[in-house]
Amino acid sequence: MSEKLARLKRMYEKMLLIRRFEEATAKAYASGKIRGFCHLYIGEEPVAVGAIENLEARDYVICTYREHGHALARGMSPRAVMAELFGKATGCSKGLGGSMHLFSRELNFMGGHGIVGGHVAVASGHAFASKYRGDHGVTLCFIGEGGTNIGGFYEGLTYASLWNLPAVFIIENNLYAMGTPLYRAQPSRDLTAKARAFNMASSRIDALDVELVYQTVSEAVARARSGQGPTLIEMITYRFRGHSMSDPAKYRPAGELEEMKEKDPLDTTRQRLIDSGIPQAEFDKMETDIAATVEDAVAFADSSPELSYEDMQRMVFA
Ligand SMILES: Cc1ncc(C[n+]2csc(CCOP(=O)(O)OP(=O)(O)O)c2C)c(N)n1
Repeated sequence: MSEKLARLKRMYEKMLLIRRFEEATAKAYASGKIRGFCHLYIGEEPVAVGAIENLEARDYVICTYREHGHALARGMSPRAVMAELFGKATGCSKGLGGSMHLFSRELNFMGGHGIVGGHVAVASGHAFASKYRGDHGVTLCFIGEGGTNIGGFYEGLTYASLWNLPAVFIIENNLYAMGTPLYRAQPSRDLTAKARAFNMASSRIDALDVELVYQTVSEAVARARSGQGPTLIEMITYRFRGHSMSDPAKYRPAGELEEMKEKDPLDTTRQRLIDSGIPQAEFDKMETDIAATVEDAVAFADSSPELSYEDMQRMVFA
């Protein structure tokens, strides 16, 4: 199997894991096992998977609150993610963070941030640290299109560009910020215009295509790693679910969701693999294995203990 085909298969498998994991998350939420804010990534999987596929251990990932998929793509165990969603002590943030605050120091996965746009300045801080240490690490920062209206975005991009930092900023443009379509909140439809204000390299792509995401981010990561500075990439994507679990998503024009589901990136990627000769039996095995992994994660989360009140106090208060 060629390296390219092996990579496509690996990326498909990760997207499928995220999809099945998120479906199980929705089910657990409906049954009251998961509470509080919870934002699903269903439909947007190629963005996290194609981008993070480019990273090495020394690199950083930092995200919005819609980050279950990124954590899984970065290699966090489904058990640690699901247990965090359940608020259990075995979760990656010991159940104190929940859905919006997945962290892993070991994986350089720096969250999970609920303050829209605030993490962009933090991303530049991580990129600065890599440059300061001279270890050629790269920071991937994910942000929603709505978040590009926020002050933190401008602070982060200003310093990234001024100091030529090794960062790649990825706008996950899923067309809606909660219920607000892009055109009602921003005068420009082309968000790469914002990069030009910072003299920053940029591109804009159809992010339903995981290979295109991989390739575009690969070039940006290579630029950053070799000291040529940051890049802003606008990725056009689509979320199949509401903004959060409490959103019935009535603001979409009639037929839009159905039309986008026709272009489900999992279906198109599977078709590409089939056309390249991957037999059906391999897809069946993938489905079975991933179903078992997700089932195990849910059972683990469900049977895990909560943090004791004393430990909660000790970890929250100094
Ligand atoms: C500073 C701040 N303002 C407002 C909110 C409330 N809020 C949460 S998500 C969201 C929409 C963000 O949309 P976008 O950046 O496009 O990301 P998406 O949810 O579509 O992935 C808003 C306004 C917040 N969390 N933080």
